[in-house]
Amino acid sequence: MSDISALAQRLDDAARTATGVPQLEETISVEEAYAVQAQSMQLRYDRGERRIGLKMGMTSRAKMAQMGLEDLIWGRLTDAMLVEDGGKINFNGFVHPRVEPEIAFLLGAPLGGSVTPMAARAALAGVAPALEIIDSRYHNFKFSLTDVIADNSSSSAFVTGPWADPSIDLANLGFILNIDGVARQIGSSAAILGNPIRSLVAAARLAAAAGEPLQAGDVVMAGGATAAEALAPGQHVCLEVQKLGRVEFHIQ
Ligand code: OOG
Ligand code: MG
Repeated sequence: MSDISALAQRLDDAARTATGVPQLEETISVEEAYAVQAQSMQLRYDRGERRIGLKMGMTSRAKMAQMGLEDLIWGRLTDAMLVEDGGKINFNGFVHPRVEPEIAFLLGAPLGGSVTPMAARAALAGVAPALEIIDSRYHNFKFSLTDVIADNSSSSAFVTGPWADPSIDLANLGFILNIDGVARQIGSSAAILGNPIRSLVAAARLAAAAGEPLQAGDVVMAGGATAAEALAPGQHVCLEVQKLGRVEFHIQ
């Protein structure tokens, strides 16, 4: 088996140069896959990127069915991945980007370990409609559970809309994902673990277990409420979430 640092370097190179790579031939455990992820993220921090939160993945049936995986996964977000609302992203910076309609949480207080949904809600400073741009570094967007974990759970960019009052009930908010004015995915926040607050509870547990408990100012992406849509240059992508408002970007 290649060592963890060699795999981390391979995946960091793939992401940095937007070049697809084969799936890992090595059989590694889930723990080893997270160690690869942590080391590949360290390479980004060494280049000056700053960790600003984390993303949850496979939190809806639609995503599990699309990707053929059933386990919750998570990855780290950095400041370099954050795109301003209404901003532009460059297609050439990705291997084969896809977009997902999500909800983002902004922490107003630390949130560690085993917490109730009520405690998770109380730690929030805001909630927002959000778009995640995922980009698997593996050819054809095909991967095993450990492959995708090692690849920072396909995280590549994200856009958060205006922060809304965190006391809004998130249990069942309508989602419409428009690409060039055409509704491409319609769903509900209920698709995310029954209520996206459960994704935040899971994020608090997983982050603390990894020795990086959630801090005030961290952003947590709840996971796609629907299947992801492939992106192409020239598109305008807009998500509308009932009660929370809209978020958008252009890809060129
Ligand atoms: C893995 C990332 C999944 C989500 O929201 O479920 C994810 C992938 O599908 O490439 O971000
Ligand atoms: Mg996602």
